[in-house]
Amino acid sequence: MAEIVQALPYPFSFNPLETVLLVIDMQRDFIESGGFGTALGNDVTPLQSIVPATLRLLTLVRKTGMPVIHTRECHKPDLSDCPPAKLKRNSLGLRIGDHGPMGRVLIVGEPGAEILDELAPIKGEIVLNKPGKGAFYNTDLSVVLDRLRTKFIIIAGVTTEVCVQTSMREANDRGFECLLAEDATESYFPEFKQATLKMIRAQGAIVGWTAKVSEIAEALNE
Ligand code: C5J
Repeated sequence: MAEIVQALPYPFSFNPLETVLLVIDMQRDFIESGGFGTALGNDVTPLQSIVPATLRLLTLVRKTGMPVIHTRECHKPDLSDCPPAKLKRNSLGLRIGDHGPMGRVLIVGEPGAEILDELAPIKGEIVLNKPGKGAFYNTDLSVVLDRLRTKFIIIAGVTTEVCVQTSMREANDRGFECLLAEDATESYFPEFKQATLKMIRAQGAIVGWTAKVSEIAEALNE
């Protein structure tokens, strides 16, 4: 077993052989200027600031041979997997499926739905398209984690209080021990990120643990 002694709210013990890294939605539409994130009225620069830490996490995990799963929030071109309630949000700006500067917003195969070049999946890594905020909803994630005999999940990605938190709660309810990499997750709203970190750790790790990438690296001897 490895241990992240500095993890909050208390040390996180995990078996690296039963752990996966789950990187949520590090997509151009959320992080680059002009995509869905911008259309929703957000400043995307805070999200850009976590790219180096996320790359560091990916690099160190790849060295250990731990499986990596990337998710992309996106929909089929005919939008048949996008509930009308989700589609009709943001009536003032670009909506899902509209044509924007990076192709159709959050549509599979469009440039904006792709993961940032810097963090692009490498051969052997799993990429899951997800139509919801949570990574388990309408995806094969449970099957994949079962196949990999996963017990522990290290989570990174955006945005902290939306897709990251929803996915972490879903994983926690399914019995996985989850740790969120604090400096490899970000929100358009700094106060929402801080609130989410607190919610996760509250009541004796009610949703899971948090730790910095350097602390995860130390535990993995990297
Ligand atoms: C959002 C996400 N914020 N990946 N998606 O709509 O958090």
